[in-house]
Amino acid sequence: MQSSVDAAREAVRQARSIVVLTGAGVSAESGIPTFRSNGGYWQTQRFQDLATPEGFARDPKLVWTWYEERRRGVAAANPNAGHYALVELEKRAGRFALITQNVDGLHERAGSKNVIRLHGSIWVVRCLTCGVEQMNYEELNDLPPSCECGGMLRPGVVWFGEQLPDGAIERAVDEVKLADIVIVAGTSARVYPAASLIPLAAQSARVIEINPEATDYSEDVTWSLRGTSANILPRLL
Ligand code: BV8
Ligand code: ZN
Repeated sequence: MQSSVDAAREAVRQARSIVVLTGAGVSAESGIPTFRSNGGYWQTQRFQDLATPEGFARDPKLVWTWYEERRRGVAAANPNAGHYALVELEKRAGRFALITQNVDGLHERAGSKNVIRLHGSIWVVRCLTCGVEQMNYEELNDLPPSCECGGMLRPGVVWFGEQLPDGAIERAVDEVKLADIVIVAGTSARVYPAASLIPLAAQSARVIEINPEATDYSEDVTWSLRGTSANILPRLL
């Protein structure tokens, strides 16, 4: 595998425009559970209950308990070497965009600047009544939390069946089309439309996949590197 990492690093060094797509796997080495790999959330719980508008309408307290638990976990975690390698890559690349499915904010905490968040942020709350959206890092004890207007707050994330934030996927598509190199790290490539960026990238860029396991797109990428993001991303610098 070393020769593939060497070839991938050389391609990154020569690239003028780099795009990175990340998923929950890049936060795994910060101690944050993933969804579908071992120990992932969807192995013990149903996404229909926790990550859909219907699930929230049915039991907002249950959904908020899960999100507040995740908020506390992320607040206690730190970015890992993979996050920091992407910050360094952004400094070195001519043109750079980081597209993430993650809602934990660890990329931003590490110092990444140009981040396109496809699924929102666990640190944003939105009022169901007045629609006000704001950052909130407080420990929420009284669940579900209420807005000043008295309305119920929901997490500012995109659930299954919900549209992505206005313009997010369009911006991501534009960035992918401009890239020489697309790095896909820590995603099972199961959730759309995020996953559709991978075959799109393969049409016009060289694609580096970083994942301990194969995905549906491992055959379509230029280099499919079997390993963890905290180990491999720094080796691409
Ligand atoms: C949409 C909320 C238009 C935020 C998430 C039928 C009806 C309705 C919709 C659909 C349908 N069929 C398909 C759809 C579309 C649906 C979808 O894709 N469903 C899938 C399950 C088939 N998508 C949507 O609904 C999207 N909206 O399409 O709107 C529309 C509207 C109405 C009707 C139709 C279309 C919205 C999708 C967003 C859902 N929100 N989460 C949150 O709380 O986090 S998805 C959730 O999965 C997270 O956001 C997460 O980021 C995302 C993707 O998962 P991954 O990040 O890839 O994480 P995962 O655990 O899966 O994989 C981790 C990987 O890391 C593994 O491969 C593992 O091997 C690897 N790994 C582990 N350790 C490491 C590592 N890699 C590197 N290093 C390590 N150390
Ligand atoms: Zn309100």
